[in-house]
Amino acid sequence: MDGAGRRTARHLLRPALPAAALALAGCEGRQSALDAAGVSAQEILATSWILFIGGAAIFLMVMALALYAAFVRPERFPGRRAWVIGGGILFPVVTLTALQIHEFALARRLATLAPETAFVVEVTGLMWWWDVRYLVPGQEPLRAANEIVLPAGRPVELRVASADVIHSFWVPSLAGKIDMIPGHVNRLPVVAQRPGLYRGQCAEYCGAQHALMAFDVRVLPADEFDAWMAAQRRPVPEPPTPELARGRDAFFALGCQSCHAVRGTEADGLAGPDLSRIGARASLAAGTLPTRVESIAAWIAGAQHIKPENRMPSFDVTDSETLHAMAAWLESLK
Ligand code: HEC
Ligand SMILES: [Cu+2]
Repeated sequence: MDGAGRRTARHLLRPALPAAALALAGCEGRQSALDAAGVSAQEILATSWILFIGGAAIFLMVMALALYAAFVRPERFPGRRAWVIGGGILFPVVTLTALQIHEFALARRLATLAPETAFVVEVTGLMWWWDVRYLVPGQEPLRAANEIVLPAGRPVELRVASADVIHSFWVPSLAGKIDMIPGHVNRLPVVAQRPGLYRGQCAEYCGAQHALMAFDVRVLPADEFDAWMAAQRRPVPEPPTPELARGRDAFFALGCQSCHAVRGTEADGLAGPDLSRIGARASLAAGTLPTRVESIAAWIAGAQHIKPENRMPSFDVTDSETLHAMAAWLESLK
């Protein structure tokens, strides 16, 4: 290679290397089917590897045969008829049948993952957020939004549905994708294995803000989960400072309670996400913003700017101290 050629090669490779590193980095993390943290995701990943490696092997074999056939005279190609019958008919019939049987068995295993589930989480998709309800046997239903908390190692049944259009529920790190259909409940058993924070995403185009319809799944060690659940049920405490009390009063003065519920206060609206523990959640407005006082304030003042056409109006709170106090009160709800 001459100097110029070497330079060109280096020129071409230089951006390719970080790009390859980025592509590989994309395989792990909190939203990746290649970094399985749940029983179903493991099974799906194993099947993906079978398909990928098998497909690659068959591709290489066919290419090798095609090359060979291009260079050898037709009458000297060994076993011509055998290749057509064996490679063209028998091989696909046998492999595709085996895969089909494997696939049926897998689908059945995924649908009946655990004979008994610890509790049910109802997840309802709305344009463009997620209503969550924990139904634990012997306890009052517990409402939340945009974040699902699960105990590691305990099978849980998700019951997914929609309140408006078709959405699709997908947490690639934990399980397969399942449609959320209006008027129909789909069941998805999940066993999360590894504690951590995972990201889910609506996987069916559902309108203008489909791309801003994500959520978090927090997997806690099983013993921490029980403490979490007990803490959730406690009503939110009285605001400990005058600023936070002012924030709470502004919340009620502006009528936020007509759409939002906060446990232990008279806010019991159902049209928007439950805000009882909003400050403890990883993200705001269905994965749109990080949960911080400033982002909550930005959301209240500019909901329609941040997520146009969503069902919360922007609030023109001209007094920035009141706006900040309201955001601080919400952020303090943990
Ligand atoms: C007309 C109903 C309605 C009113 C009134 C309303 N909201 Fe909302 N709010 C919503 C909806 C719907 C969403 C979800 C939007 C989305 O993500 O698509 C939302 C989302 C939010 C979120 C993010 C919730 C989450 O789970 O991440 C916060 C915080 C919030 N609203 C605060 C307020 C405050 C404070 C007020 C009063 C100033 C208010 N809202 C008034 C309907 C309303
Ligand atoms: Cu959606």
